[in-house]
Amino acid sequence: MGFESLRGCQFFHSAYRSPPTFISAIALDVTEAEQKRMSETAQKYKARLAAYTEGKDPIAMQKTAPQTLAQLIKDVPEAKLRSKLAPGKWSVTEILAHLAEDELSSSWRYRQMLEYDGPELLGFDQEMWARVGDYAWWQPREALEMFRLLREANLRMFAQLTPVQWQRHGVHAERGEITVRELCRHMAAHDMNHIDQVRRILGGKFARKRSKGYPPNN
Ligand code: NI
Repeated sequence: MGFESLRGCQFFHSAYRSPPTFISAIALDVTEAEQKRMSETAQKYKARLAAYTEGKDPIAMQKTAPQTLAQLIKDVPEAKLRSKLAPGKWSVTEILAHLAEDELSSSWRYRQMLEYDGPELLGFDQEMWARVGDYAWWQPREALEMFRLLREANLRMFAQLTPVQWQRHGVHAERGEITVRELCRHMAAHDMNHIDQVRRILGGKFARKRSKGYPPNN
């Protein structure tokens, strides 16, 4: 939904627009707590994601993410992977497709930064990509496989980079200058954010505690 596109990793994916309005939140029938989460600022989102990788090796984290997801969805029936906790929220299948296509975007960004001098890194509307890409109808395990293969290609590339190449940068519409190293760290955190989301969905935690609201798509 358009509303969802205003927040979360969208701050990174695409042009940041104004924060969601109160009316939009009511239309989605969300709680006050959830409204607070949904109106998380770009700054807070950045800080929350930074906490995931603090003191950790983002490359090691990036390596394990596809395996972690494979473990999480192992033996889970497809119907469950396609179920949504609420209208407008992503199913596990849609999250996996998002991870695959986000990795596709990052693949391009890393290489643009390595090849050109401070290239502009265009954002994208993740909800639009989900619609035109028909994420809801992907095969969940194929989505994970696409994510895994793209990730492996990027890990192979990381292994070749010199210190100077790690410091090459691009210019993102909202975040300004970002280096290859920073994007690598961001993507490790982005994985964790979605892995936590998958855990919550499969754990049924939010299904049982509806009053506490639903996790955001980001
Ligand atoms: Ni995301």
